[in-house]
Amino acid sequence: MLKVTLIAPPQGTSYPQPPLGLVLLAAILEKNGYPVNVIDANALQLKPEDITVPPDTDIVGITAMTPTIGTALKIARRVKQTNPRIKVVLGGPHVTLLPLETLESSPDIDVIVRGEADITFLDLLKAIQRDEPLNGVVNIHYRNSNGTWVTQGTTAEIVMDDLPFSAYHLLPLKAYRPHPPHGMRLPFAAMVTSRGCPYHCAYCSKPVFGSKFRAQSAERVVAEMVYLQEKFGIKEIAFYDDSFTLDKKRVHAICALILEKKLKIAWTCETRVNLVDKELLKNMKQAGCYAIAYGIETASPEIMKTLQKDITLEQVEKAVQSHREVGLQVVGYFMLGSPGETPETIIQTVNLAKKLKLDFAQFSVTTPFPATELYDIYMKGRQDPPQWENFIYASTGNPATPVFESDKLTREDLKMWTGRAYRLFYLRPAYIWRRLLRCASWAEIKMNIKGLAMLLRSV
Ligand code: B12
Repeated sequence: MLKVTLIAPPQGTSYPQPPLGLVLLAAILEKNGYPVNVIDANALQLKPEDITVPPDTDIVGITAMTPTIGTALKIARRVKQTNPRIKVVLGGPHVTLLPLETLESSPDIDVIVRGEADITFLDLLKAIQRDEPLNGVVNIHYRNSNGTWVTQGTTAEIVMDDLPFSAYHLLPLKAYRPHPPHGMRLPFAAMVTSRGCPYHCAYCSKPVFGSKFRAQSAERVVAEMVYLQEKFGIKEIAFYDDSFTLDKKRVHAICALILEKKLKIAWTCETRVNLVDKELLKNMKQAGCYAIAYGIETASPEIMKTLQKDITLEQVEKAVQSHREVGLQVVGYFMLGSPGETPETIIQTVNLAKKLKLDFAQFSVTTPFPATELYDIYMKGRQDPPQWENFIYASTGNPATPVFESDKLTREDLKMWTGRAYRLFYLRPAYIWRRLLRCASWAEIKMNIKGLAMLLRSV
């Protein structure tokens, strides 16, 4: 059988998260008899030049988001230089968006797999193993013997409940650091239990999973939670689904099953303010959920329109009020520096975060990722080719990160406003007092200390 090594490139983050795409593919390959290992260069803090794949590897698979594509290509280079026999396959969001551009930029890639690879990657390996032509494999790009690109269409239909449990045994579990306010209890794991989003936010690229919502059943979700608890002693799970509560009935069923199985796992999730109600939140809290994060984005109705988020401030207030009544922590994500932003609208947004009495708020500078409407707005009239490694909003300190500057707000202003928003929100006696009162356990105290350290670093 072909031997496969899957690699997650370094992201330069202090909060490495498990590479869920790779451990899902690894589980599928193992189930089909392929020996696999995963090198999470992000969690292990390895630079491309430090990565050594086992010499008997036949296939290297590398995942890439937009800011990590450059590093992924450096890893591909190193693999080919040390062992040109190895076939290099790339997958993930960035290459799904820009397959041909990526292939043209590097002679080291043999195949690009677009979109959901759960069936495709296996088909590809089977074809390579049998030395068959690749034209029977869907959704890939590859080089022909004469050097031209061959593109295959149509997407394979994935049955969500048929996906195996992620191969967490291949990961350095202790190296993962949840981003506060996640991480009340360790060890922690992450899960994504649904795919596709029917909304059309102007800042979100939906390269891999598209618009059609598909989800695992409650039984399938809870079975994996039980497995993570029993096999790895996992005490907390972050659900990174785009909108965990899009199907409320499913979430009610998940909560009922967690209670029935007496699972002792704390969990968090992310969703939209228009997709929760008090009864659902009550059930979620009873089943171990301790915080939910929402993209609230802005207080300005005009900017909300530009962002096409499709939520109203009334819905925001209602959801937060329900959290208060149920006693479930609430996290708000905000974007500063969207088109049309002014110092006044930023102050309105910070005031909204304060008025809502959120438990935590995160302020990021709006970044136009490729294949989004914001990207089209940003690129209008620009000639220079984009430098993908700069497409990362975590580092507004990077002087090349694309941001929406205007006559009202320069790049320096945006950086200043982000720090100021954090200070205005967190460094208030009322807020600090509320947090101290909430510290009901040692775990909460530790998490607040970690959050404070992160805050001080970012301001
Ligand atoms: C969890 C998450 C994170 C986590 C951790 C991700 C990780 N482990 O590295 C954190 C919070 C750290 C994160 C950070 C960022 N993220 Co993020 N994140 C997600 C999220 C919500 C889920 C990812 C996931 O696990 N999906 C489930 C798995 C199963 O799917 P998958 O990884 O796509 O894998 C499938 C396919 O892509 C493919 N595949 C993937 N890799 C490979 C490799 C090979 C060889 C093959 C064959 C196939 C293949 O097969 C898999 C199975 O079908 C997605 C949104 C989403 N719904 O996917 C955004 C998403 C991936 N993130 C995104 C972005 C923009 C970012 C940031 C750049 C934001 C920022 N801060 O600037 C940063 C990256 C920072 C950096 N330094 O690089 C974008 C990516 C867009 C793009 N153009 O690349 C997404 C799509 C959100 C969005 N809709 O805009 N993210």
